[in-house]
Amino acid sequence: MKIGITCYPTYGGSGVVATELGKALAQRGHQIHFISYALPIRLDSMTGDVFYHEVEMSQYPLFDFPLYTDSLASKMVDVAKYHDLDVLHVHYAIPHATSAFIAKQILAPSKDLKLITTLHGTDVTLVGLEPSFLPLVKFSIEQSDYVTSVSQFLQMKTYTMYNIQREIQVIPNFVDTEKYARRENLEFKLRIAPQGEKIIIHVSNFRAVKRVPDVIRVFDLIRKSIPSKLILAGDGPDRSESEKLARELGLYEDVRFLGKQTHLPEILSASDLMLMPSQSESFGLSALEAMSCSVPVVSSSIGGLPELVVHGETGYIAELGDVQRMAKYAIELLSDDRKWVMFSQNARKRAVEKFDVNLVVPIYEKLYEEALNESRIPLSVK
Ligand code: GMT
Repeated sequence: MKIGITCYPTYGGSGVVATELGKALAQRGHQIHFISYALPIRLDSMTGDVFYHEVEMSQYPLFDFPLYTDSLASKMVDVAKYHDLDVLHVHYAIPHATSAFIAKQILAPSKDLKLITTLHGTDVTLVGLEPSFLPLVKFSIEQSDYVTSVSQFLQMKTYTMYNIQREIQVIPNFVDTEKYARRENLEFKLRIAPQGEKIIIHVSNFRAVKRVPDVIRVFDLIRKSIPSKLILAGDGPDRSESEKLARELGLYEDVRFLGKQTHLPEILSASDLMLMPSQSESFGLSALEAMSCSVPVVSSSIGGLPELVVHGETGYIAELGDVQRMAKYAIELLSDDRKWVMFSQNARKRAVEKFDVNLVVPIYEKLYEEALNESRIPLSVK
């Protein structure tokens, strides 16, 4: 199939999922066309039949703000027409599903371009609820040929918050469990924890919903019981506040801010525990990547996290903001080697058995095939 994929190209989880999906589909013999305003961050190698089409933004002085929805729709029309796309799969509803709807309508007289929208999280639970977006998001979801969400939590939220009557299929996020496998790099481990301290990790884009200050507070409590170090991978608006808090609590020496990272499997492989105390998380892709590297996760009980982290088996979940309990669970796990090994194995097993790329990508393939089988006859040949 010839598949167009639109996503945010930056560090957000939806862009990562979209890019990994495109790469996996290309490996399975499909032709993939990424359409975005910049090269998706994980599109590091163009192996397979992969194309990238950059959306050009008009700089006309009359426009005080970028007309991205329109430019994107035009690029979608162009790519779908000249590369004869079968399917356009957009990730994150705003504004991608709206641009795709416009493109679909423009092409309708000559081509029945199938439109799949995957909902990822804040497009539905936060930004989409703003009054300026809500009617558009609801309309775009309703007009897509197929809609998927990355967790049952998000599916239910979309049904209830937008009063959506149509079917939304849950297709969970996935991980390449061969790439994300524990391969310990002793040199890196010793650089972070020279005395054999435990290594706690947090990976995020440091937005308020990730509650990075909670990570620091939990670590403060762990460190009082167990010699440990904290790695913070990623960057974003809350980084300075988090650095300040680490200094105020007197633990800056034990915290390593790594900034944005592309070689996560190596970093995760050195880690003993991941903390994800998020306030909103429809799935928690970073937690899955950690689990695939045999790292147990202590998270909040928010959103789709309980669908991923099995309490008492692959990690623990605690009430949002309950740093004491999160620390208690972490200490329990890190101070009992036998328990840690069991949780670590369970985490890996769950990633491999439920969320492996080779299990999930065929579900998307099947969806595309189903959409194409429903093709109507284009108006021009009726
Ligand atoms: O929160 C982020 O990191 C960005 C956001 C996005 O859409 O780029 O992530 C959402 O999608 C990810 C991939 O499906 C999920 O793993 C995240 O849980 C979800 N974030 C939220 O719901 C806050």
